[in-house]
Amino acid sequence: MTRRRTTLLTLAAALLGSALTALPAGPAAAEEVEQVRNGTFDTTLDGWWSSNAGAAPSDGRLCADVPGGTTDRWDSAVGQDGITLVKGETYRFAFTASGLPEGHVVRAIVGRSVTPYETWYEASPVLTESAGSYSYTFTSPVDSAEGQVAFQVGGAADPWRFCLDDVSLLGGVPPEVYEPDTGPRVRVNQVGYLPAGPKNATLVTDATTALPWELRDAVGDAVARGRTVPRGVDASSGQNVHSIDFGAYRTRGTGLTLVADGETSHPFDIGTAAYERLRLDAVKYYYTQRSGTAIRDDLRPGYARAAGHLGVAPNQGDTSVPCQSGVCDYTLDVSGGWYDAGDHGKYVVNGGIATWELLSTYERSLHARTGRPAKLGDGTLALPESGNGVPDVLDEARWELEFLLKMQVPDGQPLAGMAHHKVHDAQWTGLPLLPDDDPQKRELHPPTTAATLNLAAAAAQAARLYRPYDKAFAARALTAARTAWTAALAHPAVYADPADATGGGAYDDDDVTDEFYWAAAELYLTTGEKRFADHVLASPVHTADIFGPYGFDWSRTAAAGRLDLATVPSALPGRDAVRRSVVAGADTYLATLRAHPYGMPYAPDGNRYDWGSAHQVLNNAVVVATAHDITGAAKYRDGALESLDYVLGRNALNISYVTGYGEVHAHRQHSRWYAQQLDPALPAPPAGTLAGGPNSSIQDPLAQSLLKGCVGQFCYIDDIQSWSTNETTVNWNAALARMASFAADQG
Ligand code: 9MR
Repeated sequence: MTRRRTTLLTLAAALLGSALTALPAGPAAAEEVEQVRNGTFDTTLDGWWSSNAGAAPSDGRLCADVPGGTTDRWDSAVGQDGITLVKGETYRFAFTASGLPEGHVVRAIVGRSVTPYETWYEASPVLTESAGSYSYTFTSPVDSAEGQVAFQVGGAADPWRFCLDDVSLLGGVPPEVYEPDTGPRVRVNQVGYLPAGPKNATLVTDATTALPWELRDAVGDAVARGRTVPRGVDASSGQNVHSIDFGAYRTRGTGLTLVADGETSHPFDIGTAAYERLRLDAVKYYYTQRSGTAIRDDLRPGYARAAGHLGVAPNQGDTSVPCQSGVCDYTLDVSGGWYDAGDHGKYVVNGGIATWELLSTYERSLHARTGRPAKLGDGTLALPESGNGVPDVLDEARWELEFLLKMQVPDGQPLAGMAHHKVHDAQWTGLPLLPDDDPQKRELHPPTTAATLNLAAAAAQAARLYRPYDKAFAARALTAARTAWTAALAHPAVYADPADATGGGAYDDDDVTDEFYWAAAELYLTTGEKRFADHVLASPVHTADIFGPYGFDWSRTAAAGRLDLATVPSALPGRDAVRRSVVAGADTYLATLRAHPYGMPYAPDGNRYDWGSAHQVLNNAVVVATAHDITGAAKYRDGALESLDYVLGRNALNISYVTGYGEVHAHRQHSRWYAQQLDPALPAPPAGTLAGGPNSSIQDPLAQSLLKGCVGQFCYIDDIQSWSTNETTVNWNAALARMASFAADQG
């Protein structure tokens, strides 16, 4: 054991553009203590275990002849147990390693050595033939004497040789100061601005008085000039900023840049093409999230994979899934649907709201003045169903709807007509893991009122939209919606257990007055029946101010009902007041946007960015966009479009949260199969994938290590391990689909 004394550096206060403002004050002393025994393998492998890895000493190293033909990383491993970790202490995890042939990945972890084998830190470097040195710093999220360091080397088709040396886990090291690369201080929508739309940017600067700016074309000639507007210190980032309005310039072009304070922005376009593309990509995203079907390479080059969860080993589902113990004594075929996110779970609450927003993207196109339904029509999304005469967006949504209907408790069973809350793995699985490789037991979780009403709402909406294309399906959906509604009335307060979060998320919600309102609204809009109108009109939700700072989400669904009541034609008494309430909500968001130097309709309480904030920004923009559809007023169109700027790069981190869009864009979202960051043989998320975005609560260990003390917009890192700031999820992409479609329609 090595013992050294060291002194923590005095940590400088946050620099311009830095993620960290609350850094510990120095100087302070800490003792660096080595936790690994015999990490140098000078003569023996004492203290180390080897599992299906054939490890042996070799020239003062540990070398392993790793067998081929295993599935998962953990199928072959070497490691050391009995490691003690102290919560909140920072560790440096270092080793040298090589691989022959090169290109193999080692998953190096620090985690629990016994079930449930949580991982507290992990890194997955790609190895080269000559030994490389790897070093990582993290803060332990736990106190444990049951720790281990392990090197997982399974999952390769062919045998290979792995060598390891100088393994060290040094406790008491200073926390790493993470400094994101935020690029040029002029922040723009890196994708583009519509020729007739608003054009705004933000400059990060020390200057407190107006500065000149210049817009340059692709060859560098100035095409417009103006002066910045100093905006003071922005609360959401802690930066001193100015705003720039170049909306008077309306000429189409590509490769434009904005120059101010000696900095040149990332290039951007003025045009409409990118939004037409984004409209499609944001919806195409769902095909590769499909469960229960093989993904075709001809339709998504680079994304082909086997069908997941069809009861073919090693999968244990989803064709005959039992309940969690004691919940029910039947099994259900719940195959199909979309995987929720980066996990393989399928959740009715989130599936319902995601389906609604996708269907609403289409439904808006039927009713809004600028709507163009053919844009997501048959043949637009390269789906297996393209060419069947049904709009492709409806084909995609139906994949999920069929799953939602399967989640309904069958006749004759207790709680018949309600919907099981979710189906997912009994234990959390590691990354990467293709859907068809998931060996976990799948389980149905108890029915809940929230899931039942989500199903009712989405199925009722589906009934009116599919009627022109498939009367039988429309009728089946409406019957399921009515059955669900009746079951929810009979069981109005059956809630998901917040602690039921092993192997999948809880999605718990103990206020379902909004779900009742939303379901009643959809049932009314589809059937026109008085009893549903009565429920809507009697609900306190109907007249409540529902357009709060966090916007609507899987747990706050009132807006889904309100927006549809305001826009889908009906004879609802007082419909004008409903429309006015949406416009009033939009006015609030517009006021937030105008006060915000990054031009976003999002200013959460206490600057606490929520999980999935990028989609909350978009959903607030949906309200503003709907006000434009209702009133035709340009200010709402402009506000909705300006909101997109933030998501596409005009932000403190200077990153576009949409994969494939913008010069610097999120592309390492947390996903078990778009896991290129962990395995170069796997793809990155497809173009048009929205990242969750800044989350002040930073629940994952990586974010906790690197982003502690982060301010609002800085609570984000584009790393596959940061599941609380950087996941991809079906409901989030629906918000992107809806706003991309709106923007494209304004061109
Ligand atoms: O999006 C969900 C967020 O609002 C919750 O706060 C969080 C914790 O319950 O869960 C998020 O949803 C995750 C789900 O539970 C499991 N699949 C991935 C989802 C996105 O991270």
